[in-house]
Amino acid sequence: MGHYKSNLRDLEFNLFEVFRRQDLLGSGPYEDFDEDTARSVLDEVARLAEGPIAESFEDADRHPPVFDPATGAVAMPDGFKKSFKAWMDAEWYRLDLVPELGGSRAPRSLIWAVAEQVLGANPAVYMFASGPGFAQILWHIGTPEQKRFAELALERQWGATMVLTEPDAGSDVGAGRAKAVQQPDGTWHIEGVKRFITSAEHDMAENIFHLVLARPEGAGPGTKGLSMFLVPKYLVDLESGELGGRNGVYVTNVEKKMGLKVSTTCELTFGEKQPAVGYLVGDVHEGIKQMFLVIEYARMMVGTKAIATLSTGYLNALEYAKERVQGADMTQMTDKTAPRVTITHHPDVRRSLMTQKAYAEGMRALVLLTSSYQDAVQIAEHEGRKDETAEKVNDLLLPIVKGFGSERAYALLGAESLQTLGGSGFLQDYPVEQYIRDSKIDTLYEGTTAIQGQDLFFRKILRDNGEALKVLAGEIRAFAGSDAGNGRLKNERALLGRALDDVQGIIDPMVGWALGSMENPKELYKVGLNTSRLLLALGDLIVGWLLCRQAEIALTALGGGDVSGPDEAFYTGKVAAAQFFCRTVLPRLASERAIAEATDLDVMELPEAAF
Ligand code: ST9
Ligand code: FAD
Repeated sequence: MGHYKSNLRDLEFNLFEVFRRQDLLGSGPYEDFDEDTARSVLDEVARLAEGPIAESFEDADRHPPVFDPATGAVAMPDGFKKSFKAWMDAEWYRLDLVPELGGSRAPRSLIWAVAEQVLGANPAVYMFASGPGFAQILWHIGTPEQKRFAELALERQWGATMVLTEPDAGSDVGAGRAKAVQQPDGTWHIEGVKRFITSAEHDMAENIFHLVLARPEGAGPGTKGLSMFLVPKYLVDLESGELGGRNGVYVTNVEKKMGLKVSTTCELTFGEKQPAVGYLVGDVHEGIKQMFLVIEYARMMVGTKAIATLSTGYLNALEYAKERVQGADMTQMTDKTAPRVTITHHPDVRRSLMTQKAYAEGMRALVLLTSSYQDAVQIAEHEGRKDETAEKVNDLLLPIVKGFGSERAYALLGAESLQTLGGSGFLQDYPVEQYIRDSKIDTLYEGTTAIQGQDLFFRKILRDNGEALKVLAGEIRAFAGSDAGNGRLKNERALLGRALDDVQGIIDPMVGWALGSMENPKELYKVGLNTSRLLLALGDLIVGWLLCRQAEIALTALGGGDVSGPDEAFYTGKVAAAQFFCRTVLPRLASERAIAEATDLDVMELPEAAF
C-alpha cells in the first residue's frame, strides 16, 4: 500500500447524503450523469490516486527535477513522469471541460471530490496537469485565434502557467514592472523577469503556454494598468497546428525548496536572448480581472490540496495509533504489571485523533459546500440566468477554503498528525514529515493568509454590505434554532449559536473601525490587526455548523435501525466529531471575540527598533 489514503466513504457521504448532489444529476447541464456514474468516477479515481499517482510521491521528493542552466531545460524524475502520464491518460480532466471542448461538464462538487484525491496523493501531478483548465479559460476569454490555440493546447496536452509574481511584486501584484511593447503586426514583445512560476519548465509536454501579466508601455500604475498576454514557449502555426520557432521566454533558474520539490518553481526571463512574443488576451486590457478567473480556481485548488493532505495525514496517524503499543491504560497507571495497550487507549491520543478527524472531515465539507454554490452558478448559467447569491456566497467562502484551510491543515499536520507517531513521525520512513514540508506552501502562494483575511473582510464582507455573510449566518442561525438531532444535538446547537454571536462580535467592531477610518485613518490598523483572526474564527464556525449537519444525518441513519458494521461506525464517528468540535473548539471563539474587542493601537505605535 502506498502513502495515500483516500476517504472515499466521507466524500460520498458529503456528495450524496449531505449535499444531495444526485438531485441535480440527469438534467440541466449534468444530463449525462447519474449517481452510479458519479460513484464509479470517484471509485476509479481513488484507485488511480492510491496506486500509480501516489507511487512516485516519495521518490520525486528525494530525486527532484534537474535544471540545466546552459539550456534552460528541466529533466523530471522518471517515476513522477509515470504518475503524471497515468493521470493524463485517464483523461479525467475532461470532467471540467465544456462539451464544445470534448468535455462532459460534471458538477463542480464532483470535480473537487475528484481533485481532492489527486491533490492528496501527489499534488504536483494535479498542478502540472492544469493545462486543459487554463486552455478552457483562454478559450472563453480569447480572440478567435486564441480559441484555436486553446483547442490545440487541449488536443496536444500542452502545459500552462500563471505568471504574476516578480522579485518586487509578490502580494503587491500591482508593483509589477514587466513591460509589454506593441509591434506593428499587432503582437507584443514582453520584457522583464518573473519569479516563482510553477510548472514553467519540464519535459512532459511538447509546449507550455504562459498567461502573463505585464504593463503595456504608457499604461497606468497598479493592477489596473496590467494586461494579460499569451506567451507560448514555442510559437504555433495555428492553421496546421505545428510548432514553429522557440519563443524568447526562458527559465533562468529553478528554486531549491523546503517541500513540494517536484513542482518546478521557476525564474522566467522574457526577451533577453530574443524577443518574447505575446498576444493580448481577448484583445482587451483587463489583465487583473482575467487573471482572477485563474486565481479563483487556483485558490480553491490550494485549499483543497491542504485539506486533502490533512486527511491522509490523519488516516496515516490513525493507522499507526491502532498498532503502536505503549504504556498501560490510564486507570491502571500505577500498576507496573498491567497489560500494555495500543496508544488509541490514551486520552491525549484520542483528543489528538478526534481533533484531526473533526477538522479533516469538517474542512472537506467546507470544500464541498463551496463547490455546491459553484454548481448552482453553473446551473443558472445553463439556464441563461445569473444566481447572484450563489456567486457571492462562493466568493465569500473562497478565502476561507484557501486561507483557513491551509492554516489549520498545516498546524494540525505538525502538532497532531506527526505527533501521534512519536519519534517515528520525524523519520522519512513515514509520509507525514513530507506532508508537512509539502503543505507549508499552501499558506503562502495564491495570496498569503494575510491577503486572504483582507480579501474576506474588505471585499467579501464590507464591500458586499454583508449580503453573502447574511445568507450564511442566516442558515447557521436557523440550524442552531431548529430541533435538528433533537436532544442529541441540543447542547451543540446552543454552542453553535453562541459561536455565531462571537463571530458577529468580532465583525461588528471591525466594521465600526472601518467606517471610523474615514475620520481617523489609523482606525484601519485595528481592522488589520484582526483580519486573520476573523478568517480563522469564521472558518471554525462554518466547520462546526457543517459537522453538526453531518451529525444530524448520521443520527437519522442510526435511528433507522438498519445500519451495522462499518456504516454504524462511520455514523457514530460523525456524531462524535460534531460533539467534540462544538465542545472543545467553538468555545474558544469567545476569547477571540474578547481579544478583538480589546484591540488598541499599541503595537502600531511601537517604534520599529523596539521589536
Ligand atoms: C501562484 C500560483 O501563487 C501557485 C500555484 C499554481 C499552480 C498552478 C495550477 C493552478 C490551477 C489553475 C487551474 C486553471 C484553471 C482551470 C479552470 C477550469 C474551468 N476576486 O483590491 P484591488 C481583481 S500565482 C476576484 O484594488 P490591488 C478585481 O478585478 C500568484 N477579483 O487590488 C479588482 O478590481 P475591482 C498569486 C479580484 O490593491 C482588481 O483585482 N498571487 C479579487 O490592486 C483590483 O482589486 C496572488 O494571489 C478577488 N478576490 O491588488 C497575489 N481581488 O475591485 C495576492 C481583486 O474593480 N495578492 N480582484 O473588481 C492579492 O490578491 C492582492 O490583494 C491584490 C491587490 C494583488 C489583488
Ligand atoms: P511578500 O508579498 O513579500 O510577503 C511577505 C510577508 O508580508 C507575508 O507574510 C505577507 O503575508 C506579508 N504581507 C505582504 N503584504 C502585506 C499586506 N499588504 N498586508 C499584510 N501583510 C502583508 N506566483 C506566480 O505568479 N505564479 C506561480 O505559479 C507561482 N508559484 C509559486 C510557487 C512557489 C513554490 C512559491 C514559493 C511562490 C509561487 N508564486 C507564484 C508566488 C506567490 O504567489 C508569492 O510568493 C506570494 O503571493 C507572496 O509574495 P511574496 O513571496 O513576494 O511575499
